[in-house]
Amino acid sequence: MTDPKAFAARFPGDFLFGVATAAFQIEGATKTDGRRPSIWDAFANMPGRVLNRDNGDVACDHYNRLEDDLDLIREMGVEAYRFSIAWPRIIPEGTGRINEKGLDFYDRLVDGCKARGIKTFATLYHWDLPLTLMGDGGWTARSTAYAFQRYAKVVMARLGDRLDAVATFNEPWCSVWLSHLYGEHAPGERNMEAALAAMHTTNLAHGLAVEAIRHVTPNVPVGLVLNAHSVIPGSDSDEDKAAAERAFDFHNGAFFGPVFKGEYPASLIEALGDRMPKVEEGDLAVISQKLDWWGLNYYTPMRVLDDASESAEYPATRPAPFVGKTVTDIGWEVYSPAMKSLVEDLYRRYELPDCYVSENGAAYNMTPAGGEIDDQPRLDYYVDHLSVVADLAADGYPMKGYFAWSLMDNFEWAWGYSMRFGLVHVDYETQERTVKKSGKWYRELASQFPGGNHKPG
Ligand code: IFM
Repeated sequence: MTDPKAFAARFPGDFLFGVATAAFQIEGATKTDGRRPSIWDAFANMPGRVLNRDNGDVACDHYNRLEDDLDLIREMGVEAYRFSIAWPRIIPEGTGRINEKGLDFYDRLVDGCKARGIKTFATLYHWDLPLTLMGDGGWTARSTAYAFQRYAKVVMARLGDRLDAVATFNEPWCSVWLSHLYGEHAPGERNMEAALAAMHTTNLAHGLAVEAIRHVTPNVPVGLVLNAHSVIPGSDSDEDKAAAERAFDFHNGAFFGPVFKGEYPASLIEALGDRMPKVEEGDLAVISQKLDWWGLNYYTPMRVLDDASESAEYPATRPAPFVGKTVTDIGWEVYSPAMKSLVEDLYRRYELPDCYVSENGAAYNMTPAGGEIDDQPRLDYYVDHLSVVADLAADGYPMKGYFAWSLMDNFEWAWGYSMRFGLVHVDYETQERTVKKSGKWYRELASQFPGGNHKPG
């Protein structure tokens, strides 16, 4: 086994180790203290959308176990906690009245982190759009971007003095393409026009929120978390290479382009521009304000082949076979070299600020045996990918920190509770938390970094 203490010596002394979660996936208490439904509450209630018809009603009951869970985070030896704030707790209908009790919860969360010496990395949107906003079209409606800006203002005015960093969105790729084009996430739409509208509203909402955050709390570093895709052509043919380039524009460029270059990719505009909503004057300037950091969520590469069929919709690709020998329980190829080439490629293409790996981890569903959870494959996954991050930092890329996904097993969206990503096992019957073998290893590694005073060896 890789000795965590020796491994720690490969990271810069001021590197930050953390753990990540998201509100809907862990909090439960969906009807408590004035919270109103989000699109995920509705989606989970529809037959056939979430495996086993699981929902977020109880989840990890984190809302009611806050103090114990914060103790758990401290015991994990990490310096920072990345969590998300539930919009439907703060402004339950999306616009209109503010719910003080919702803000109180995050006050307790942030204060609890501070009392334990844990840095706070908040994400404003991790997919739980207030359901009422669907009445106007949800993310397809431009008005939602302005509602989000107000929500950002409200959150920052209350919590901003104690946040170490804030991200506007988590993985717009999911809340745009996966939710409005592929139909797998709420609201379950499968429609290119709707998806393109959601893309632009989301990008605009990001920019408007950056403006609001800088206005209310100019000293809080603001960023955006993107699940950048490492797009790899399935062969050396010109067709497959061109397909990979189109896929890059569609899966990455639709977000990186406007945010970091102030433009949508040319190939996307050429193929889909006439189906896009109006990009109003000034939108791209709002969207492309310089960020203090960006977050990379990486799990697996995307291998593509050209799809030459007549009916193929842009970017006209189909999946290519895996190359890596290992696949996690959720069916994702394990291939850490793609993480390295992805970061190199992104810094070549865009002017990117400091990078935190804001999510990385693996789904393995080992069950407890004799009070222990031996999840060696997850531990191996962490070693492989952290090794890449250490190499990138050594090569001079501004890699500032790493958040393991996830602190604990939780609601894995359309997979319900069937897929476990935690460093800590959750027994959903008893809510008992048990640190897995990987969690113990990560704890040893993270505890080598007490706020920048890392002593190698
Ligand atoms: O659980 C999700 C998380 O909400 C966003 N990033 C990917 C994780 C694993 O699918």
